[in-house]
Amino acid sequence: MALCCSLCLLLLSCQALALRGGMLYPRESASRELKELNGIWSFRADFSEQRDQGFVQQWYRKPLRQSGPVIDMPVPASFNELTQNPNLRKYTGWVWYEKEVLLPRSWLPNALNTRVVLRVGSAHYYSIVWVNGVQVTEHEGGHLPFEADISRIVQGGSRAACRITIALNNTLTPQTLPPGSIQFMRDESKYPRGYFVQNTRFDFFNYAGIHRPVVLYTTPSVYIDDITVTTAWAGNIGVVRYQVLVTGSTRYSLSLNLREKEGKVVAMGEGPIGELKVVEPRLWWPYLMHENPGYLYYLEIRGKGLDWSLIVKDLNLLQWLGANSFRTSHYPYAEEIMDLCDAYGIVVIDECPGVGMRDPENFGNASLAHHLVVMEELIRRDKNRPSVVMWSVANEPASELSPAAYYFKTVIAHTKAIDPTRPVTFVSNANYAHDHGAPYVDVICVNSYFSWYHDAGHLEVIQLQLNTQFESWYETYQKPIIQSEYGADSIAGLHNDPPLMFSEEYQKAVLKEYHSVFDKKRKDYVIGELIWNFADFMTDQATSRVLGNKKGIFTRQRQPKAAAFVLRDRYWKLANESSCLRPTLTYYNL
Ligand code: BDP
Repeated sequence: MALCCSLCLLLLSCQALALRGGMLYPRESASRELKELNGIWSFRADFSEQRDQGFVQQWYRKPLRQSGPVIDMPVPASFNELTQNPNLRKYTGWVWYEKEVLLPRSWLPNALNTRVVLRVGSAHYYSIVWVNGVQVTEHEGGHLPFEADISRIVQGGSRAACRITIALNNTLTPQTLPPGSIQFMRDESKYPRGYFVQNTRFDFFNYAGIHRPVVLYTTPSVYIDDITVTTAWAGNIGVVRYQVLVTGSTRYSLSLNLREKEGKVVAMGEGPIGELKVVEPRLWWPYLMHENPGYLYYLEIRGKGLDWSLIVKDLNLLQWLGANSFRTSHYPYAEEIMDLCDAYGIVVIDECPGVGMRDPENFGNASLAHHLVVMEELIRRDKNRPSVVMWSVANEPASELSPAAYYFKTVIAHTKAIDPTRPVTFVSNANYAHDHGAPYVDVICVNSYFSWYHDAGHLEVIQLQLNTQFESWYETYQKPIIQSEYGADSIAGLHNDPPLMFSEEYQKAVLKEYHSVFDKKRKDYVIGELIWNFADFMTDQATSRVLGNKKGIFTRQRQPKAAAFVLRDRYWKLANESSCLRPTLTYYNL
């Protein structure tokens, strides 16, 4: 359902820890206009030794082409693999993007009461933004949106031209999220002078660039800055509680309409805080709003950048499989993907970029402070989504280290303070007896790769080891458990029977061993299974990676491997045997 607020010019108090302002997705309306800036931008990577020429020479002050050669670069996209230049593929440092646009007259000086806002859907990793040479904002972290009110700059002159410059740095340090480290190679008998490499401890390629749409949009000077919606139901009544944050004036009146999918108004409200009641609501499928929580079967899906064709293909593949959920491993996915999950009834474990936290320096105060901000930004963006079932604050951190106790206690408490309505977890691969973060989670999420990274090739030990894993965690914590990763690499087209590692047969065999244990435990405390991974994906180069990670049940080109058919069979059987999980599409999105 859609909640529409119309504003005639009252403030908000919140039970949850209040966030500073909102990050509503920009949509055109009677009072807002939108201009997409996607397409070709001018681009230059700063290959100078210190990567600082752009700042020394102030490239943002005049058109980028005037300070040196530029190339065409699409936005949204990663810049790494679009040219034939191997040095750009593995580039670390500052890159510069620029776009020149003309603004409509209605947005300019005489436009009374119009705010002009520049919004970047996400840019990885650190961004500084100038408009017409004036810095308007900076932002740390990829995968989440940020914006700046640029009214004063574009409305200050008489010119309609607006030049947007974005300097972007993809360098990862022990304090970034995800963390990384820069290693200088000082042995001049082996490396040229000044040679350095970017090291990371996560298993995906550090693609960088402006990954999601950049837009300009307008609002009136008194405007709705944020909306927070929580839902509940009792008997045949659905309750929608809302809080609306209005900025720009304290004198206004507010009226709200709650509409169902076809646009019919089903409830109306007045004022910035209130409750709307809906008789006979169609509850959102499949999990949170049902009396008996169902068994969740998942697979993990990766989403870097925004690509409409790929999004639709992936969602079609999810439906073909009969899958009902995924985790946003290992960073927040595009808002456009999340919109479709809301609409299609796909449940999402919304994960922040807390991945590769393997070193003690990743648990210091600076990392912690930034991690808290990232959770705020993520919740601000996704809090109203019916699809989001749980927040995940990290993947496979070194949670056996002692500083992890305070670290995760703090991050999880903060997350719950901001959103008291959802469970919080992180995904662990630590030993149950030494995990200092697990005491604070609501659901235990465990990754394991029996007969792959341990006992390679020994399918016969999977059942015993998996059973021990579940029993140990459950005995220790008595919390619900999700198997958040399991699987094996297979190279599409590679066959061997009896199954050998890397063949399609071996991948299938691993899954079947795991499934037989899931089928015993799901009658009890195991509430979900997530195959790793939905599709093959690119990683850093390593002797264990053949043009990337091959644990996909689909290839990178989205063709099914034999394992996809095993899962399809399983997911539809699970769906059909459950009275509460219906493999149909239901719309109840707010
Ligand atoms: C897990 C990680 C995941 C990796 C996977 C693997 O969470 O990112 O891709 O293992 O090794 O440790 O395939």
